[in-house]
Amino acid sequence: MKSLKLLGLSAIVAVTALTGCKPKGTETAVSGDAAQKVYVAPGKYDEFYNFVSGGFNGQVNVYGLPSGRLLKVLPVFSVNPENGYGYSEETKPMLETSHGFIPWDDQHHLSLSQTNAEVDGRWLFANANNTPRVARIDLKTFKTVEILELPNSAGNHSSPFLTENTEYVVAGTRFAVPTDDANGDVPIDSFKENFKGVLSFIGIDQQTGGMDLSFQIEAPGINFDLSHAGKKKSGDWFFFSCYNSEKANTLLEVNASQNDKDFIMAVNWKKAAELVKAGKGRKVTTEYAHNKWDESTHSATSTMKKEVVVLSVEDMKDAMFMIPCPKSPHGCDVDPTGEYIIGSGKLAALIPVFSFDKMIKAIADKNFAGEYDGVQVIKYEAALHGEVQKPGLGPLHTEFDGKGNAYTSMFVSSEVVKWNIKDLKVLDRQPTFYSVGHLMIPGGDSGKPFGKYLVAYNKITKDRYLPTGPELAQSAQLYDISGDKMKLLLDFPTFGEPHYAQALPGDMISKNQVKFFKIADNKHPYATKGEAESKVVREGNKVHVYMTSIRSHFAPDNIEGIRVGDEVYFHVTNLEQDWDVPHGFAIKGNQNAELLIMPGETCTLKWVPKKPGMYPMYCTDFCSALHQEMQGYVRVSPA
Ligand code: CUK
Ligand code: CUA
Repeated sequence: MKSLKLLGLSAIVAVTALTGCKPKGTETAVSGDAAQKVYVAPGKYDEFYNFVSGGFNGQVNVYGLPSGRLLKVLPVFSVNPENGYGYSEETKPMLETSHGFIPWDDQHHLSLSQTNAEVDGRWLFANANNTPRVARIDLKTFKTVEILELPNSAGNHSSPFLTENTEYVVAGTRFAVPTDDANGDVPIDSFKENFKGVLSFIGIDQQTGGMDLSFQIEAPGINFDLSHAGKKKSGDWFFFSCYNSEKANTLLEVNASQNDKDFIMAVNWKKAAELVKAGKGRKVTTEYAHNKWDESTHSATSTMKKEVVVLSVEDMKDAMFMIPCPKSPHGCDVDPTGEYIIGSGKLAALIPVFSFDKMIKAIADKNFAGEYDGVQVIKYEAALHGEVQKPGLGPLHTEFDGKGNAYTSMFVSSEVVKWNIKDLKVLDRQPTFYSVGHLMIPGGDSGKPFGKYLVAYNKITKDRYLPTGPELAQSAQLYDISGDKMKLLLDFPTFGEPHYAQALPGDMISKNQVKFFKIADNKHPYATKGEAESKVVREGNKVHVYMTSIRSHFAPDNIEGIRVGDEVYFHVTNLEQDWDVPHGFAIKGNQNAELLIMPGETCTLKWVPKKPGMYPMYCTDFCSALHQEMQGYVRVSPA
């Protein structure tokens, strides 16, 4: 009976998501001056960069706000033939893992680096869900410069959220897994004994941004969904939403929705770090890749790491607690003061708001309701600040405007709801078209939100754009939140499936941009620093072509002496020393996409010709009036 009722609920969820809740009409929702507010005149810059996760396209997409213009598809976890990411010899190591080269992933969440709980514009971190990894993007070059694989993890969803001075980037596993990857070969029905939730703490070098898997915490075998760090007063803590406290391993739709409450787990990361420093934790043998981009050689390297320190529930007994949270919490968000922790129970008809001060008091008073797998559970009422009543259906994620208001996305009732954090009163609601997932306010999860705009990233598009067959572009919607009531300003299509996003004022990073790489600093082993040095060198069946490109020719541009089966490496150095003058390089019949070489950079394309013949090569990026003349030939003779 109970499960029937629950099945009913999920059926309602599915049906309303697809058909119902189609609010009035678009016309009524758009205010008169909307066009003016989103208009960015030709030649003018947008006010904000908006970094949007690419979901199942594996990349990060960069938009301008308020225009919604797409500025860049930034390759992170998926190969990108457009610029050779994952195809050039230099970038291939970025996508190495302990499972070998992986050309794709599912990218959900982004975090901008912070200093004193404020966005600082240095780096952007991105998670890969499928094969657990965290990437770091350098915002001076908009390049993915580091990718760290996470062992003992699967479905790296609660990631990559960071502490207020970017001391740690934290990643929680969505799938409970046997902690020791190497010993994962156990019966699935030993789930309750053998499967654990694992939290990874990635230490960040404050100078270089370099990542290092400092330690992991082996937590109860529950699904860690999302998280956010505390800030200011709660800065030493991290909060994770957890669902499936039932520990179901089949038909979760029903079996993981039985309990009235799941949990928010609070972890004192400072104490955990001290425990590791004091020698606590056991060393687990495992394998994970650490891939780094080197800006002087313009090349990536991949190293396999073998060990990680893991703290147990017992080690963490004074530093890890659970707070009951109604029905399968998804989003877990902390307000700008650090006092309020918001859990969004997807299936709950209210939003619980927890108080950090009350939580600390409850721990001191030992106001516990019992234990969950060895972790003390704080009494719900003891940590509760209050509940937002009747906010809407299907609360998912919350962001903040820095003026004491919270904005929560409602997936099922398809709306954004604004409410006051102190008195928990609903102040405004606006429809989304349709079924919003994440929402984002620039700086909206930091200690100092920039406010002004809110973007809803919607899951269902339906009738919003000219139809494009069975699959429609996902839809983002921009709202003006500067007044008491939210105003819908703009729809814009997005790439892949956006989940979380981040935004910051344009001038925080535009002024630091690298416009080209100095050719004198190029330490690539196959760099050719002047046309006179270009050459072809044979070593057995390997042929190295030291090639240069400059408007508007390649050197050498006629190559003979290549035989079928040779491994030909075109090392192309772009000699330009000016902004926005990349050259492309492509050759007929090549198995490896193209190269797009930035000024001052060297990139390598590998080619193994299969048939004798004449093979034209050319520049793909229209670089000058004589771009079409930028071409050459490679003659391939029989082996
Ligand atoms: S999740 Cu997508 S709507 Cu992966 Cu952050 Cu909530
Ligand atoms: Cu170089 Cu076109």
